[in-house]
Amino acid sequence: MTDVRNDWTREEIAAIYNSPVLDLIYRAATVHRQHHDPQEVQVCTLLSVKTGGCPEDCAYCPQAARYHTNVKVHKLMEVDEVLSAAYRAKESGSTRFCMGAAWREVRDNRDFDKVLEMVKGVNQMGMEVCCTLGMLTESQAEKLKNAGLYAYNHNLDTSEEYYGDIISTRTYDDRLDTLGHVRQAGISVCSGGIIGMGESHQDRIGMLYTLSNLPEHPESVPVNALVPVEGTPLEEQPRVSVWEMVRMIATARIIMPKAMVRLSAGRVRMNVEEQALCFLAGANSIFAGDKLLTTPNPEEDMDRQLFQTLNIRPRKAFKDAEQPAVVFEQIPL
Ligand code: SAM
Ligand code: DTB
Ligand code: SF4
Repeated sequence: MTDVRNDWTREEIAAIYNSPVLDLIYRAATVHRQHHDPQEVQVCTLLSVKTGGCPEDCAYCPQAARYHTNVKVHKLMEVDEVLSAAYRAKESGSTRFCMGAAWREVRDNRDFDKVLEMVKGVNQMGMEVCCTLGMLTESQAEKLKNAGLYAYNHNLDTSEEYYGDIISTRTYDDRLDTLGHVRQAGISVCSGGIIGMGESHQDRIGMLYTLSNLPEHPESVPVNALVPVEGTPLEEQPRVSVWEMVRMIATARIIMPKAMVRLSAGRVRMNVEEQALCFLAGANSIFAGDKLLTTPNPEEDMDRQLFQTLNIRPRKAFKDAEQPAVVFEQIPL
Protein backbone atom coordinates (compact mmCIF):
# COMPACT_ATOMS: atom_id res chain seq x y z
CA MET A 1 0.00 0.00 0.00
CA THR A 2 1.44 3.40 -0.99
CA ASP A 3 1.71 5.98 1.78
CA VAL A 4 -0.08 9.32 1.67
CA ARG A 5 2.67 11.96 1.53
CA ASN A 6 2.45 15.74 1.81
CA ASP A 7 6.14 16.37 1.14
CA TRP A 8 6.46 15.63 -2.57
CA THR A 9 9.22 17.67 -4.24
CA ARG A 10 8.81 19.28 -7.65
CA GLU A 11 11.58 17.00 -8.94
CA GLU A 12 9.78 13.86 -7.79
CA ILE A 13 6.51 15.03 -9.33
CA ALA A 14 8.27 15.98 -12.58
CA ALA A 15 9.92 12.53 -12.76
CA ILE A 16 6.50 10.87 -12.42
CA TYR A 17 4.80 13.27 -14.88
CA ASN A 18 7.56 12.80 -17.49
CA SER A 19 7.88 9.02 -17.21
CA PRO A 20 7.05 6.91 -20.32
CA VAL A 21 3.28 7.19 -20.65
CA LEU A 22 2.52 3.46 -20.50
CA ASP A 23 4.65 3.06 -17.36
CA LEU A 24 2.90 6.08 -15.89
CA ILE A 25 -0.54 4.59 -16.58
CA TYR A 26 0.52 1.21 -15.15
CA ARG A 27 1.83 2.80 -11.94
CA ALA A 28 -1.25 5.02 -11.54
CA ALA A 29 -3.59 2.07 -12.20
CA THR A 30 -1.73 0.09 -9.51
CA VAL A 31 -2.04 2.89 -6.94
CA HIS A 32 -5.69 3.36 -7.94
CA ARG A 33 -6.44 -0.32 -7.22
CA GLN A 34 -4.78 -0.11 -3.79
CA HIS A 35 -7.04 2.70 -2.65
CA HIS A 36 -10.23 2.53 -4.72
CA ASP A 37 -12.61 0.12 -6.39
CA PRO A 38 -11.67 0.57 -10.09
CA GLN A 39 -15.20 -0.37 -11.21
CA GLU A 40 -16.68 2.55 -9.33
CA VAL A 41 -17.03 6.10 -10.70
CA GLN A 42 -18.64 8.99 -8.84
CA VAL A 43 -21.36 10.75 -10.83
CA CYS A 44 -21.81 14.46 -10.07
CA THR A 45 -24.18 16.99 -11.59
CA LEU A 46 -23.44 20.68 -11.97
CA LEU A 47 -25.95 23.49 -11.97
CA SER A 48 -25.16 27.14 -12.57
CA VAL A 49 -27.41 28.79 -9.98
CA LYS A 50 -26.17 32.31 -10.84
CA THR A 51 -24.80 32.82 -14.30
CA GLY A 52 -22.55 35.41 -15.92
CA GLY A 53 -21.86 39.03 -15.09
CA CYS A 54 -18.84 38.15 -12.94
CA PRO A 55 -16.42 41.00 -12.10
CA GLU A 56 -13.30 38.78 -12.24
CA ASP A 57 -11.05 38.53 -15.32
CA CYS A 58 -10.28 34.77 -15.45
CA ALA A 59 -9.06 34.43 -19.04
CA TYR A 60 -10.75 31.08 -19.61
CA CYS A 61 -14.17 31.99 -18.30
CA PRO A 62 -17.26 32.66 -20.42
CA GLN A 63 -18.99 34.16 -17.36
CA ALA A 64 -16.66 37.13 -16.86
CA ALA A 65 -18.66 40.31 -17.55
CA ARG A 66 -15.78 41.97 -19.40
CA TYR A 67 -15.67 39.40 -22.23
CA HIS A 68 -18.26 39.34 -24.98
CA THR A 69 -19.50 35.76 -24.96
CA ASN A 70 -22.90 34.27 -25.70
CA VAL A 71 -23.59 33.55 -22.04
CA LYS A 72 -26.85 35.14 -20.85
CA VAL A 73 -26.66 36.75 -17.42
CA HIS A 74 -29.11 35.17 -14.96
CA LYS A 75 -29.71 36.29 -11.38
CA LEU A 76 -29.68 33.74 -8.57
CA MET A 77 -32.24 31.01 -9.26
CA GLU A 78 -35.15 30.37 -6.91
CA VAL A 79 -34.72 27.68 -4.24
CA ASP A 80 -37.56 25.48 -5.54
CA GLU A 81 -36.22 25.53 -9.12
CA VAL A 82 -32.82 24.40 -7.85
CA LEU A 83 -34.31 21.64 -5.70
CA SER A 84 -36.32 20.32 -8.65
CA ALA A 85 -33.12 20.17 -10.71
CA ALA A 86 -31.34 18.37 -7.86
CA TYR A 87 -34.18 15.88 -7.63
CA ARG A 88 -33.96 15.17 -11.38
CA ALA A 89 -30.19 14.71 -11.08
CA LYS A 90 -30.71 12.24 -8.26
CA GLU A 91 -33.33 10.34 -10.27
CA SER A 92 -30.87 9.99 -13.14
CA GLY A 93 -28.22 8.52 -10.85
CA SER A 94 -26.12 11.44 -9.54
CA THR A 95 -24.92 11.26 -5.95
CA ARG A 96 -23.28 14.68 -5.79
CA PHE A 97 -24.95 17.95 -6.76
CA CYS A 98 -22.69 20.96 -7.25
CA MET A 99 -24.10 24.49 -7.44
CA GLY A 100 -21.95 27.12 -9.12
CA ALA A 101 -22.27 30.90 -8.89
CA ALA A 102 -20.42 33.45 -11.02
CA TRP A 103 -19.37 35.46 -7.99
CA ARG A 104 -15.96 36.83 -7.04
CA GLU A 105 -16.80 36.12 -3.40
CA VAL A 106 -19.76 35.39 -1.18
CA ARG A 107 -21.43 38.40 0.44
CA ASP A 108 -23.51 38.10 3.61
CA ASN A 109 -26.81 39.04 2.03
CA ARG A 110 -30.20 37.61 1.01
CA ASP A 111 -28.66 35.73 -1.91
CA PHE A 112 -26.33 33.87 0.46
CA ASP A 113 -29.32 33.02 2.69
CA LYS A 114 -31.02 31.54 -0.38
CA VAL A 115 -27.94 29.46 -1.18
CA LEU A 116 -27.98 28.16 2.41
CA GLU A 117 -31.61 27.09 1.84
CA MET A 118 -30.58 25.31 -1.37
CA VAL A 119 -27.79 23.50 0.49
CA LYS A 120 -30.23 22.37 3.20
CA GLY A 121 -32.72 21.12 0.63
CA VAL A 122 -30.21 19.14 -1.44
CA ASN A 123 -28.68 17.61 1.68
CA GLN A 124 -32.13 16.49 2.79
CA MET A 125 -32.51 14.61 -0.49
CA GLY A 126 -29.57 12.41 0.51
CA MET A 127 -27.10 13.75 -2.04
CA GLU A 128 -23.62 15.04 -1.33
CA VAL A 129 -24.06 18.76 -1.78
CA CYS A 130 -21.23 20.87 -3.15
CA CYS A 131 -20.93 24.57 -3.95
CA THR A 132 -18.50 26.74 -5.88
CA LEU A 133 -19.23 30.37 -5.07
CA GLY A 134 -15.83 32.10 -5.15
CA MET A 135 -13.97 33.33 -2.09
CA LEU A 136 -15.33 32.59 1.40
CA THR A 137 -14.57 33.92 4.86
CA GLU A 138 -14.24 31.58 7.85
CA SER A 139 -17.73 32.43 9.11
CA GLN A 140 -19.33 31.91 5.68
CA ALA A 141 -17.66 28.49 5.47
CA GLU A 142 -19.10 27.63 8.90
CA LYS A 143 -22.58 28.74 7.85
CA LEU A 144 -22.38 26.53 4.78
CA LYS A 145 -21.20 23.59 6.90
CA ASN A 146 -24.07 24.10 9.34
CA ALA A 147 -26.54 24.14 6.46
CA GLY A 148 -25.26 20.67 5.46
CA LEU A 149 -22.65 21.47 2.81
CA TYR A 150 -20.53 18.39 2.12
CA ALA A 151 -17.88 19.76 -0.27
CA TYR A 152 -16.64 23.08 -1.61
CA ASN A 153 -14.99 23.47 -5.04
CA HIS A 154 -12.33 26.14 -5.35
CA ASN A 155 -9.74 25.49 -8.04
CA LEU A 156 -6.13 26.64 -8.03
CA ASP A 157 -6.45 26.42 -11.83
CA THR A 158 -2.69 26.53 -12.56
CA SER A 159 0.72 27.09 -10.95
CA GLU A 160 1.46 30.04 -8.69
CA GLU A 161 3.93 31.30 -11.32
CA TYR A 162 1.44 31.27 -14.23
CA TYR A 163 -1.57 32.47 -12.20
CA GLY A 164 -1.00 36.17 -12.92
CA ASP A 165 -1.08 35.49 -16.69
CA ILE A 166 -4.60 34.06 -16.36
CA ILE A 167 -6.22 36.12 -13.59
CA SER A 168 -5.27 39.57 -12.32
CA THR A 169 -8.25 40.37 -10.08
CA ARG A 170 -7.22 38.04 -7.23
CA THR A 171 -4.09 36.24 -6.06
CA TYR A 172 -3.00 32.65 -5.54
CA ASP A 173 -2.87 33.39 -1.80
CA ASP A 174 -6.54 34.49 -1.87
CA ARG A 175 -7.32 31.08 -3.32
CA LEU A 176 -5.26 29.25 -0.69
CA ASP A 177 -6.88 31.28 2.11
CA THR A 178 -10.36 30.18 1.04
CA LEU A 179 -9.21 26.56 0.84
CA GLY A 180 -7.95 26.98 4.43
CA HIS A 181 -11.32 28.34 5.59
CA VAL A 182 -13.14 25.44 3.94
CA ARG A 183 -10.82 22.88 5.57
CA GLN A 184 -11.12 24.63 8.94
CA ALA A 185 -14.93 24.41 8.80
CA GLY A 186 -14.71 20.63 8.29
CA ILE A 187 -15.99 20.73 4.70
CA SER A 188 -14.55 18.31 2.14
CA VAL A 189 -12.14 20.15 -0.18
CA CYS A 190 -12.42 19.94 -3.98
CA SER A 191 -9.59 21.70 -5.80
CA GLY A 192 -7.84 21.17 -9.09
CA GLY A 193 -7.27 23.05 -12.30
CA ILE A 194 -7.35 23.45 -16.04
CA ILE A 195 -4.87 22.37 -18.69
CA GLY A 196 -4.64 23.81 -22.18
CA MET A 197 -4.39 27.50 -21.22
CA GLY A 198 -0.90 27.95 -22.72
CA GLU A 199 0.85 26.88 -19.50
CA SER A 200 4.09 24.88 -19.54
CA HIS A 201 4.58 21.35 -18.23
CA GLN A 202 6.40 22.96 -15.29
CA ASP A 203 3.23 24.92 -14.49
CA ARG A 204 1.14 21.75 -14.46
CA ILE A 205 3.72 20.13 -12.19
CA GLY A 206 3.73 23.30 -10.04
CA MET A 207 -0.04 23.13 -9.52
CA LEU A 208 0.16 19.45 -8.55
CA TYR A 209 3.03 20.33 -6.21
CA THR A 210 0.92 22.93 -4.37
CA LEU A 211 -2.11 20.61 -4.12
CA SER A 212 -0.08 17.64 -2.88
CA ASN A 213 1.79 19.75 -0.31
CA LEU A 214 -1.34 21.12 1.36
CA PRO A 215 -1.50 19.97 5.01
CA GLU A 216 -4.26 17.57 3.88
CA HIS A 217 -4.83 16.60 0.27
CA PRO A 218 -8.11 17.75 -1.28
CA GLU A 219 -10.66 14.92 -1.16
CA SER A 220 -11.36 15.62 -4.82
CA VAL A 221 -9.17 16.96 -7.59
CA PRO A 222 -10.91 18.03 -10.80
CA VAL A 223 -8.78 17.98 -13.94
CA ASN A 224 -10.42 20.18 -16.59
CA ALA A 225 -9.40 20.45 -20.23
CA LEU A 226 -9.93 24.06 -21.28
CA VAL A 227 -13.21 24.56 -23.12
CA PRO A 228 -12.21 27.46 -25.38
CA VAL A 229 -15.16 29.83 -25.55
CA GLU A 230 -15.60 32.49 -28.23
CA GLY A 231 -15.13 35.96 -26.80
CA THR A 232 -12.68 34.92 -24.05
CA PRO A 233 -8.94 35.66 -24.35
CA LEU A 234 -8.29 31.90 -24.63
CA GLU A 235 -10.78 31.30 -27.48
CA GLU A 236 -8.02 30.26 -29.92
CA GLN A 237 -6.24 27.77 -27.67
CA PRO A 238 -5.71 24.41 -29.37
CA ARG A 239 -7.35 21.31 -27.94
CA VAL A 240 -5.27 19.38 -25.38
CA SER A 241 -4.46 15.84 -26.41
CA VAL A 242 -5.73 12.89 -24.41
CA TRP A 243 -2.12 12.05 -23.46
CA GLU A 244 -1.83 15.34 -21.63
CA MET A 245 -5.04 14.62 -19.69
CA VAL A 246 -3.73 11.13 -18.95
CA ARG A 247 -0.39 12.46 -17.65
CA MET A 248 -2.14 14.95 -15.40
CA ILE A 249 -4.69 12.45 -14.06
CA ALA A 250 -2.11 9.70 -13.53
CA THR A 251 0.30 12.01 -11.71
CA ALA A 252 -2.50 13.34 -9.49
CA ARG A 253 -3.57 9.75 -8.74
CA ILE A 254 -0.03 8.68 -7.75
CA ILE A 255 0.79 11.66 -5.52
CA MET A 256 -2.69 12.01 -3.96
CA PRO A 257 -3.71 8.35 -3.82
CA LYS A 258 -6.87 8.70 -1.74
CA ALA A 259 -8.36 11.67 -3.62
CA MET A 260 -11.22 11.33 -6.07
CA VAL A 261 -9.71 12.49 -9.36
CA ARG A 262 -12.40 14.01 -11.57
CA LEU A 263 -12.29 13.90 -15.34
CA SER A 264 -14.11 17.24 -15.58
CA ALA A 265 -14.53 19.70 -18.47
CA GLY A 266 -13.52 18.42 -21.89
CA ARG A 267 -15.28 15.03 -21.96
CA VAL A 268 -17.58 16.17 -24.72
CA ARG A 269 -14.64 16.09 -27.12
CA MET A 270 -13.40 12.65 -25.98
CA ASN A 271 -14.51 9.29 -27.33
CA VAL A 272 -15.10 6.20 -25.18
CA GLU A 273 -11.54 4.93 -25.72
CA GLU A 274 -10.01 8.21 -24.61
CA GLN A 275 -12.18 8.37 -21.50
CA ALA A 276 -11.31 4.72 -20.76
CA LEU A 277 -7.63 5.66 -20.75
CA CYS A 278 -8.37 8.42 -18.22
CA PHE A 279 -10.23 5.96 -15.95
CA LEU A 280 -7.34 3.50 -16.27
CA ALA A 281 -4.97 6.32 -15.30
CA GLY A 282 -6.92 6.84 -12.08
CA ALA A 283 -9.87 9.14 -12.80
CA ASN A 284 -12.87 7.99 -10.76
CA SER A 285 -15.37 10.80 -10.98
CA ILE A 286 -17.20 12.66 -13.75
CA PHE A 287 -19.78 15.36 -14.26
CA ALA A 288 -22.94 13.97 -15.86
CA GLY A 289 -25.80 15.85 -17.49
CA ASP A 290 -25.85 17.57 -20.84
CA LYS A 291 -24.42 20.84 -19.50
CA LEU A 292 -21.48 21.73 -17.27
CA LEU A 293 -22.09 25.32 -16.08
CA THR A 294 -22.57 27.03 -19.45
CA THR A 295 -20.91 24.66 -21.96
CA PRO A 296 -22.03 21.26 -23.31
CA ASN A 297 -21.27 17.90 -21.68
CA PRO A 298 -22.05 14.40 -23.07
CA GLU A 299 -25.74 13.43 -23.29
CA GLU A 300 -27.16 11.00 -20.72
CA ASP A 301 -27.42 8.23 -23.33
CA MET A 302 -23.75 8.53 -24.23
CA ASP A 303 -22.77 8.16 -20.58
CA ARG A 304 -25.08 5.21 -20.09
CA GLN A 305 -23.30 3.50 -22.98
CA LEU A 306 -19.91 4.52 -21.57
CA PHE A 307 -20.71 2.90 -18.21
CA GLN A 308 -22.07 -0.23 -19.89
CA THR A 309 -19.13 -0.64 -22.25
CA LEU A 310 -16.53 -0.18 -19.50
CA ASN A 311 -18.48 -2.15 -16.85
CA ILE A 312 -18.34 0.71 -14.41
CA ARG A 313 -21.01 1.62 -11.90
CA PRO A 314 -21.84 4.82 -10.01
CA ARG A 315 -20.37 5.20 -6.53
CA LYS A 316 -22.82 5.50 -3.62
CA ALA A 317 -23.23 8.85 -1.83
CA PHE A 318 -21.34 9.59 1.41
CA LYS A 319 -19.02 6.58 1.03
CA ASP A 320 -16.11 8.35 2.73
CA ALA A 321 -18.11 10.42 5.18
CA GLU A 322 -17.05 10.05 8.83
CA GLN A 323 -20.70 10.28 9.80
CA PRO A 324 -23.57 9.95 7.36
CA ALA A 325 -25.44 13.12 6.50
CA VAL A 326 -28.76 13.66 8.15
CA VAL A 327 -31.10 12.31 5.54
CA PHE A 328 -34.75 13.09 5.98
CA GLU A 329 -37.66 11.60 4.13
CA GLN A 330 -37.49 12.45 0.46
CA ILE A 331 -39.49 15.59 -0.10
CA PRO A 332 -41.80 15.29 -3.11
CA LEU A 333 -41.31 18.24 -5.43
N1 SAM B 1 -16.79 31.88 -9.51
C1 SAM B 1 -16.35 30.77 -8.76
C2 SAM B 1 -14.84 30.57 -8.86
O1 SAM B 1 -14.23 31.07 -9.78
O2 SAM B 1 -14.31 29.88 -8.00
C3 SAM B 1 -17.04 29.47 -9.13
C4 SAM B 1 -17.41 29.16 -10.56
S1 SAM B 1 -16.02 28.93 -11.67
C5 SAM B 1 -16.85 28.91 -13.23
C6 SAM B 1 -15.50 27.26 -11.34
C7 SAM B 1 -14.34 26.70 -12.12
O3 SAM B 1 -14.75 26.37 -13.44
C8 SAM B 1 -13.14 27.58 -12.36
O4 SAM B 1 -12.29 27.62 -11.26
C9 SAM B 1 -12.45 26.87 -13.52
O5 SAM B 1 -11.51 25.93 -13.04
C10 SAM B 1 -13.61 26.16 -14.22
N2 SAM B 1 -13.82 26.71 -15.57
C11 SAM B 1 -14.41 27.88 -15.90
N3 SAM B 1 -14.42 28.08 -17.21
C12 SAM B 1 -13.81 27.01 -17.77
C13 SAM B 1 -13.49 26.65 -19.12
N4 SAM B 1 -13.79 27.44 -20.14
N5 SAM B 1 -12.86 25.49 -19.33
C14 SAM B 1 -12.54 24.68 -18.27
N6 SAM B 1 -12.82 24.97 -17.00
C15 SAM B 1 -13.42 26.12 -16.75
C1 DTB C 1 -14.58 22.17 -12.05
O1 DTB C 1 -13.39 21.94 -11.79
N1 DTB C 1 -15.09 22.14 -13.25
C2 DTB C 1 -16.49 22.53 -13.25
C3 DTB C 1 -16.77 22.68 -11.73
N2 DTB C 1 -15.49 22.48 -11.14
C4 DTB C 1 -17.42 23.88 -11.21
C5 DTB C 1 -16.77 23.72 -14.08
C6 DTB C 1 -16.38 23.54 -15.53
C7 DTB C 1 -16.88 24.72 -16.26
C8 DTB C 1 -16.64 24.62 -17.74
C9 DTB C 1 -17.10 25.83 -18.45
C10 DTB C 1 -18.57 26.09 -18.37
O2 DTB C 1 -19.39 25.17 -18.57
O3 DTB C 1 -18.95 27.24 -18.16
FE1 SF4 D 1 -16.00 34.66 -12.21
FE2 SF4 D 1 -15.43 32.19 -11.38
FE3 SF4 D 1 -15.61 32.77 -14.03
FE4 SF4 D 1 -13.56 33.68 -12.64
S1 SF4 D 1 -14.05 31.51 -13.00
S2 SF4 D 1 -14.81 34.89 -14.09
S3 SF4 D 1 -14.51 34.08 -10.66
S4 SF4 D 1 -17.26 32.83 -12.55
